[in-house]
Amino acid sequence: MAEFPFENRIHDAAETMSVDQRRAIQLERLQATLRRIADVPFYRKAFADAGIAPQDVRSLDDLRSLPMTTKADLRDHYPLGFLAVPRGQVARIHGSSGTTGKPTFVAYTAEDRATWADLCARFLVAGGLRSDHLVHIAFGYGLFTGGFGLHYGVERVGAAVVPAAAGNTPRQIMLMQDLRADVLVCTPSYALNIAEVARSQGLGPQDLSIRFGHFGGEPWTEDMRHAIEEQLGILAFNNYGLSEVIGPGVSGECAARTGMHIQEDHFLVECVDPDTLEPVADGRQGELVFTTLTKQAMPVLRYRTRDIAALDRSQCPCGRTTVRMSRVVGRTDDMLIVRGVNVFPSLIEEALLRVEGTAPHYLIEVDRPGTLDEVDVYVEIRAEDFSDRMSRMQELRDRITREIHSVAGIRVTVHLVEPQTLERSVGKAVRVIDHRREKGRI
Ligand code: DLL
Repeated sequence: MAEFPFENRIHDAAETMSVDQRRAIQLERLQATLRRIADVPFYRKAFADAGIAPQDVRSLDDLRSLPMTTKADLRDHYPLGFLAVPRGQVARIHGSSGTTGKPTFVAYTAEDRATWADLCARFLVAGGLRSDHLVHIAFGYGLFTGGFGLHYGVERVGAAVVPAAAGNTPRQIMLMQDLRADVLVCTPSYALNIAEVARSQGLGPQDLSIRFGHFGGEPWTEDMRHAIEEQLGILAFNNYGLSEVIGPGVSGECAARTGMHIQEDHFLVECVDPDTLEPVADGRQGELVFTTLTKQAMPVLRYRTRDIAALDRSQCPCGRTTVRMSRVVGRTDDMLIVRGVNVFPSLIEEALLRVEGTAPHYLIEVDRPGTLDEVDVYVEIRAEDFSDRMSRMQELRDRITREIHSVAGIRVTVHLVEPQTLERSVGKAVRVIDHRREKGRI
């Protein structure tokens, strides 16, 4: 067995059941879900249009004949047209902020909320959480699912929570120091922000007692993980989820950290080619599509996430038998098409973090001033690497430009900026500003 950084514990025996046993449960739950959504207007119509009745689904392979659901479908049935239970049974409403102004709402029954707590507890335990830990949660508590989801998960494990919420970074650091939190929960970009503010106060990892971090809510690279681990002196774990499916708790890393275990007894996952919608082979990148199997208030069938990742069914040394997903390399709607080349912002992050001297704070601006796309990448330089010598800075800039070209295949104009010049986020970081979109050119 691989060497784990801590004792490998499993929260729920369902995580290690045999694949066959799980498939039987999945089918039963899928059939129950189909019965539950038969009266949701969107699905009633979709089933009628496709000429299928819920009882036609007799095996998991039949899933492929069922209709898909998109964010646009949810928007078209704003605010709660996908509700599958009477309003009186709704116990909670969350939402994801849309770029279009109105959020997409998702609803939970009391049972859904309990399931959610269990699912978050599973990945927290997989990533080292014990009942005697104190967890500092620096996610927003509000319509965003991050704060409440992780909060429930920590409580389910029996650990203690500091619901610090997002923002006011110096205060976060004071709380972590004074209360001696063991675990930090937030977005990866906010973790870096916290590390940086701590450093500016003359504090290093030895001044904080954080040992693990559970980070999610936005894409991040392996280099970003290293930067966080080094700067905070912790082990950093990735967890993934989306509000439409349940929020955090869809998947998370175990101690082996070779992909995020998908909680397959609650969600069926498919990985498809985003253009043809045909399944892609394991190990190949595609768009993840999830079907909820136990959600009561708002089940979704074949929900297109727009998240690009690959699936891995190989055996994991932790003993969990669930399929793992890779990091999300990007979202289909975040993919930049620059002069015909497809680039995910994460590739640019990967390239620039490979160059010694760069800080993991960057902003990508895309524009089309004439007929051709132009990309400007603003990169912060570490204070100790910032130099008055033009030639040194020029050399660094050239190295970053070359690295981005070799990794991402596009030529960009790199601007080195002084430490602390780019805006910091307390939640999901904004990495790309696409002026072409504002001008209606894409
Ligand atoms: O971000 C749920 C969540 C909160 C997950 C906290 C993990 C921790 P939404 O606001 O609906 O829900 O945004 C969902 O965020 O489709 C991905 O594009 C992205 N995302 C979430 N987790 C990760 C991750 C929450 N670990 C969208 N890596 C998803 C990459 C992630 N992207």
